[in-house]
Amino acid sequence: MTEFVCTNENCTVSQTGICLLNNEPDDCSNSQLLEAETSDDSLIGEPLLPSPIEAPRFSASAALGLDDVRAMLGKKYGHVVGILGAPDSGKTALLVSLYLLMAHDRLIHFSFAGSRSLLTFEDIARGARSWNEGSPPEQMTAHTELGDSRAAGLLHLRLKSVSKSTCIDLFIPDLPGEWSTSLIDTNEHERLRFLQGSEAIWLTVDGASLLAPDTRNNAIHRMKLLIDRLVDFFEGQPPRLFLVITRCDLGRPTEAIIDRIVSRASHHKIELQVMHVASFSKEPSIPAGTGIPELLSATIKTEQKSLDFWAFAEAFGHRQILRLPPGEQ
Ligand SMILES: Nc1nc2c(ncn2[C@@H]2O[C@H](COP(=O)(O)OP(=O)(O)O)[C@@H](O)[C@H]2O)c(=O)[nH]1
Ligand SMILES: [Mg+2]
Repeated sequence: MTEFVCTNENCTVSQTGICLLNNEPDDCSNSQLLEAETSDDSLIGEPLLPSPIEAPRFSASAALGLDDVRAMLGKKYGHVVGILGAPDSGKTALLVSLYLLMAHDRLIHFSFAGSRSLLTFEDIARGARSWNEGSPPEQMTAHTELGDSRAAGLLHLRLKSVSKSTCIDLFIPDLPGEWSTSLIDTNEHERLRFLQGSEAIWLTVDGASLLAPDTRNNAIHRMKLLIDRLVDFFEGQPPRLFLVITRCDLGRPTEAIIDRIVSRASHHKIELQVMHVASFSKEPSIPAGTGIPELLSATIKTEQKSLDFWAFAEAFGHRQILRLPPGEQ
């Protein structure tokens, strides 16, 4: 605000802004503009020093959205790996165990080189840390729930290949089991469309449910239905499928049992690679994390043929869905 003082000592214009003679303060012959105040109003509120340029930080958001993943894939090839399986089949535990193995540098062919979703990994790993006097908690992972029930959030890992010294970006969603349930029961696949850009899918089945005679048939039946749905969804050409049999610390189902699932895939002329994992372990002779390094190596074993730059839509093949819209590179 511009301030005035008046040479008439009875005038209160400097306090009230009202001139004793009822003149406009600028026009009154007794009024004087305060010099110092005229100096520079425009600097009021300006910081004394410019703020330093902020270094990029981890986003406070949890998992990456599909747009984040698209942006990253636009710059560098990445491996999108889906995980599908019934609720409680061990999907989240698998991710937690993968993260903890990496943190302890216990992956065979890879070492940890970064993650854009560390906070989410930390969140889902928290349960696994609440051990009581050396004994593991009954429930190691929180039930997976997504903020937006329609959109997948993906976890990101950058792994350095020990032999080739190259880095590999891995994107894996932690989906609620209900997504697989509704794919099986009602063929609800719209929200799984992003999996069309995946190069492998881990199908988790609870190994303990295959061991117990009263749950076995149902577990096998539902896994067969899941395979049927995926074959449909991918029009007969799904990405590489892995049957991940979890909880192998509690025992391994026989070949004959596993064959009942594998033969369904063979019926569709699809290979189903079987892997046994124990994300956690109640059996001292089977260390937690068993089978996970092998699963990871088998998943990202394939050499990519310079797909870093996709000039033409056809080159994307089934990854078209993860392509950046023109102009967003
Ligand atoms: N003993 C044992 N328990 C496991 C293993 N994997 C998962 N679990 C248990 O199964 C529970 C459910 O697993 P979770 O990963 O949350 O299932 P999701 O619903 O498929 O994500 C976990 O809290 C663990 O207690 C495993 O390899 N061994
Ligand atoms: Mg889960």
